[in-house]
Amino acid sequence: MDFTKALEEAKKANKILIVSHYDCDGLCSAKILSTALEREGKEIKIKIAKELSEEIIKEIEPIEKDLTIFSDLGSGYLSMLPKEGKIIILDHHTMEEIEVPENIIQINPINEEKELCGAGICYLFASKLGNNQDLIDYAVVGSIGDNQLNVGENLKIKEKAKKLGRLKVEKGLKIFGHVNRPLHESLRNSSMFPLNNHSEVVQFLSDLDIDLVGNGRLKSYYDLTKEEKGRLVLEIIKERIRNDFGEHNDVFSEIYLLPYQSRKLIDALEYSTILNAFGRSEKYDEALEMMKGNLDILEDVLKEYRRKIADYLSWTNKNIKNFQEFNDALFINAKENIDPNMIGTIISIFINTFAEKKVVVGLAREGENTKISARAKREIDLDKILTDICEKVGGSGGGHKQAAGGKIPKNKEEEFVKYFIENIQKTA
Ligand SMILES: [Mn+2]
Repeated sequence: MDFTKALEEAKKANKILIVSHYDCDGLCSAKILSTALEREGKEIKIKIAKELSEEIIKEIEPIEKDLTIFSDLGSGYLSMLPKEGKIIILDHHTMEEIEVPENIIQINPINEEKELCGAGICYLFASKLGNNQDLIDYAVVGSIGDNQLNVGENLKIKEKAKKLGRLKVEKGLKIFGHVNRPLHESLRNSSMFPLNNHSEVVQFLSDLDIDLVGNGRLKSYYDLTKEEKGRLVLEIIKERIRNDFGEHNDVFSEIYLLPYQSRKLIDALEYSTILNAFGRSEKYDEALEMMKGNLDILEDVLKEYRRKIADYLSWTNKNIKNFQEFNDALFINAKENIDPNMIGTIISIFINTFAEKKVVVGLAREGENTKISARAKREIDLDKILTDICEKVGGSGGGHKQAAGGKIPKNKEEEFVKYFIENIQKTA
């Protein structure tokens, strides 16, 4: 990716408008760009958008600026963008197939058949602009938000972050909320753990001599000593053997820690779901404030977000036997039971912490439509599959290879799943 022209334009401009996507990757992109450009003495305005529309374009038109940077969005809407004024696009979404207009500089890894999340592109841009190595935290969080950390160019960002000491990768229990969720709750909600009744879990921990409370608060996995963690893992494996509970590798997952962030944001997976929660509740200014270190805002949004996630995950686990599966794919049709704004978040957490499945597709209803969200942990092209079959059933879809989404008419859910299964059969 060649940033030369984009850097030239950025250096020339004084007033810069950043238009970014509302999800975790987009918010991280906005954070990286605004911080790096403010360090250059630029005057920055930020506009966060769910998607680009004529309405958004009208809203940004009157804003005074020398340059507009679209991050984590824009490539799909080349013909909709203003014809006047300098524009830089730093995006990784599928590009509209027209000749790029003269006023636009587009940087998109797809052009080089590479995969890199929006925040990753913004980080590369920022690292060429100045000394912005600290901003790599947000490239890591953004790539986790898009479920891309271990794919393509994102892997290079991951390695760089490790080398800089800004990312620690540890092997730990496959649970959600390593740092900020009470351990007994994380265990109870994890499908790798055979016990799911509150008092059984509490008893299990007390038999292990692990205190639930420490320093006046409920302990999380992160609060355990190394010795306690070891004891816990061993007992979990024994408990799984007693219950005849599948492969023992399923007990572990990687934990991503950002040692320079405050404790509440130190777990990059938790950070990414927090940002998605802010985005889904349209609390964009609050999200950017929080990323500046104002953690007071976090509590309220987090409380609500935790409750919702926990409810949705427990609903999903409770109903898991009723969902359709095919080989390593699982179809979670939540109907009206999961907020369509949050189905993507739920599927992401689910595939990272609970599922033994390598492909998980979520469906959640929104009025007359059904929102689709798909995530994969193996080679597959979800972008292509969803683009094709959503259109086939009268909707639209797309995204990335490992994470994609779409919208279809409500009465086409069965047909959609049928086509999806046919697709897996073909490529298996
Ligand atoms: Mn993205």
